[in-house]
Amino acid sequence: MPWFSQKSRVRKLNPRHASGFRACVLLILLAAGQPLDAPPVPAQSPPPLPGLSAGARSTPSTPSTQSTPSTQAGGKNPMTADLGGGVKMELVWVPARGSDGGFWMGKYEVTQEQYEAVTGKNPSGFKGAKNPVETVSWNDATDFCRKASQKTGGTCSLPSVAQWTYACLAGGTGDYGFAGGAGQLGEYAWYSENSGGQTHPVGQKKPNAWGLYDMHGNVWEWCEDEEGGGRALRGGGWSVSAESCRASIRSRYVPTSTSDLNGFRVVVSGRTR
Ligand SMILES: [Ca+2]
Repeated sequence: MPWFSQKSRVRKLNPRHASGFRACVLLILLAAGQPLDAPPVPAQSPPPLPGLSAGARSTPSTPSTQSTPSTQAGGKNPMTADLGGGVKMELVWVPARGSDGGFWMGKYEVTQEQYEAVTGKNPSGFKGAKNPVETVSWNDATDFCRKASQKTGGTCSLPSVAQWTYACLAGGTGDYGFAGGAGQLGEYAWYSENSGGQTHPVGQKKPNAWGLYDMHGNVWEWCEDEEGGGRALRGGGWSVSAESCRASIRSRYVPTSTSDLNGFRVVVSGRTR
């Protein structure tokens, strides 16, 4: 199983230093200014997934008051993937956008216990079973997805940037996936003003309108897309400002490099490879 073999990790940053993060030539922040302009989202029923079980119905989160309303589809239809060893992964349904099909997405960033259940490793710098895994490269993240696919029977992958952004903004437009702008970010995210210089257990802040937690802040999240010679990261993290946690802010990183700034979440479809 060559894709599960340990990759050579090249630590490019001293991750304790937020300024280094911003200054590093490998990690470039660009204000894209191109939020998705999503059409109204039709109500729909998510498809079943092989190997996954329906979770207990959760209480839908408070609807966003931003410009485009949410259908609440995510929060109403949780699914649970069994990663083995008693470790589960909760998924919420992200409804279709235009002609694109909907998809399941991790309710939280992948945690350290989830990563360890699948890979047998925990490279994180800030240890905590419920904290997001970090110090994982894009290659590590995609290896996790391949192995998780085998365990769950679904097709697990990193989200595309378009999927990630659409889910982050819960089908809306603007800088953040909640009403009120940067002044409300502390209710939804761990970032430089409240993180204390470290990650925090997932799910402690408010979710967005589709029931997704920590889309802004905590750890930057790897996306599938190649971008400027690296792989895309989105959402900001524990070390950066509210401005850098906006959904449109781009970061990229070489796919073999790791930092305790960077983690990921997954999307899952019912298709098999
Ligand atoms: Ca995040």
